[in-house]
Amino acid sequence: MPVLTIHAQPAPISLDPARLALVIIDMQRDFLEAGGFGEALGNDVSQLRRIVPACAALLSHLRAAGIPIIHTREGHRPDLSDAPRAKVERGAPSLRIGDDGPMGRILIRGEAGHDIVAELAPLSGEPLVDKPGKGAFYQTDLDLMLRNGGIDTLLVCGVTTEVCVHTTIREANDRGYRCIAVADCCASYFPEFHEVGLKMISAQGGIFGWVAESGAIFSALDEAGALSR
Ligand code: TIU
Repeated sequence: MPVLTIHAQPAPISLDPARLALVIIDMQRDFLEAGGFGEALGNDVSQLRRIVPACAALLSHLRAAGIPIIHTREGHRPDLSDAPRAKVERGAPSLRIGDDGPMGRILIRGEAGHDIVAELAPLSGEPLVDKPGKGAFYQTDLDLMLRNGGIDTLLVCGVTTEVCVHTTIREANDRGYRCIAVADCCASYFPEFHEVGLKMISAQGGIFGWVAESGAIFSALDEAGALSR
């Protein structure tokens, strides 16, 4: 496939599709469904559920184009040995990390709430990165996988825009990856944080990345596919 050019903010970005991957952040029941961590923090989970269809369409287009997809999940070991006390004790949630909830223990690996929502379940062969922090690079092998795969540019989507998506893009940018946040495939419990979170990425000439709509990515893939035929 020839070079892809994606219409984005603050400017179009040209990239080699052989060096592109999608990182889809934390589309877990614990954040998107009632009874999970997000709701325990006092949030309206419907704000996040809205993007599931757009994320499903993004996954299906990228799979068809052969672009690698990496899924992440935020969570901890059952004994909480990888959960800093400062994280477990933060705030005043109705249920804390490790407490028993309707989908099992909150934010614990292996529990039902820790799973990715059924509509976006990883296909066999798609790597799943379990992360103890907000960023997908912290204490994971994501960087190693990307480098071994020759990846230099990331599409990043998922939840929440200003927390785990932002942290991951900031970590990736400092490691030398070019990042494109997929605007309509990210969401926050706070719509205004989503909007301003995206602006923070692309302001100042793209201070730590680009922002594009999924439709712009589909158009670029379709155009490149047509050129390669
Ligand atoms: N609470 C919130 O907005 N986010 C998180 O705790 N984790 C992620 O963003 N995945």
